[in-house]
Amino acid sequence: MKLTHSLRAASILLLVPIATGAVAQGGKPSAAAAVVKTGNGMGTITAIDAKGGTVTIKHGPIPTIGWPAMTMTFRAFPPALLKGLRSGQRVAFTARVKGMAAEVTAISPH
Ligand SMILES: [Cu+2]
Repeated sequence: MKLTHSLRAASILLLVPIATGAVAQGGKPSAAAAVVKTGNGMGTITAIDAKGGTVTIKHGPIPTIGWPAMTMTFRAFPPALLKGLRSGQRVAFTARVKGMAAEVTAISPH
């Protein structure tokens, strides 16, 4: 099965466990929003916007973030990470998810 979602859809999915955890722990929503998860993934670039600083990757599962395999768009942080990369390339990358934002903080051909 192929799962595809937009960044916005990913954010909505991620908000559910974060909000549930906040209630269970009696924490404040503002504290829950600061939860940061990181994970390493492998995948193939399906689209890249170097000027806009975004990259779309069809990636495999990333257990540390709780993601199944999917295709999604990340913001590159910093955007210069995308220099020299192109669509169709197989890459290894590090993803960081903080609240509503999914960023790639490292990416290299693999
Ligand atoms: Cu994903």
